[in-house]
Amino acid sequence: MSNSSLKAVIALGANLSMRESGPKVTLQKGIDAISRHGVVIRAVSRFFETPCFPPGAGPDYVNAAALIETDKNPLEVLQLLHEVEHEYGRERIQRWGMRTLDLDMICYGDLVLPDRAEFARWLNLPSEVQKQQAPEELILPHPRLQDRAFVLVPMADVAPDWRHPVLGRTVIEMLADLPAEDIEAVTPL
Ligand code: PH2
Ligand code: MG
Ligand code: MG
Repeated sequence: MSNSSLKAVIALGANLSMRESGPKVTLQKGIDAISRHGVVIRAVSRFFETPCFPPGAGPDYVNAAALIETDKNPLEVLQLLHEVEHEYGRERIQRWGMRTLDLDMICYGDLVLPDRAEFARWLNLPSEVQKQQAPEELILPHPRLQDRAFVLVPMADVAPDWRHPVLGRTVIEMLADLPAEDIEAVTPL
């Protein structure tokens, strides 16, 4: 993926415990819904079963990634993701008290938002503080993408050569930095 084109990567996640046939179907519906809203889906990764992070915090997830191309700006894409989450999550939020579809923007070309200083603050947040603080504004690239096999393994299917604009490393290089057991735990469905 060339960083100069307006391509973005969306990470998709759903908990396994929602419904018998739920997570894979929900992810596919999410992808279809995104494509109905003026966004071109360039590639979709395999679907993976992944252990919940943090360990023990809940049931396993199904995760995937989509490479999209769009004229929408990052905030417009975020708005769309929230609409689709709402569309596919609401019924089961009420019934089960849990969200069923999580759509996260991982990167938008090589944009760094809101600016490099604020991005660096989130990047370097101590792990104890990460659990307590969530950004209220859109931070791009996703400040934890380099830590998470459940993001990087699917992303490697659709944008292996995307280079992190701050860390200077490609998806494949960031994956190689993760513990082998993290990567092995992400299993294709
Ligand atoms: N998403 C979370 C928290 N933990 N764990 C896995 N394996 N996959 C996820 O997508 C995920 C998670 C919050 O969005
Ligand atoms: Mg998430
Ligand atoms: Mg989210």
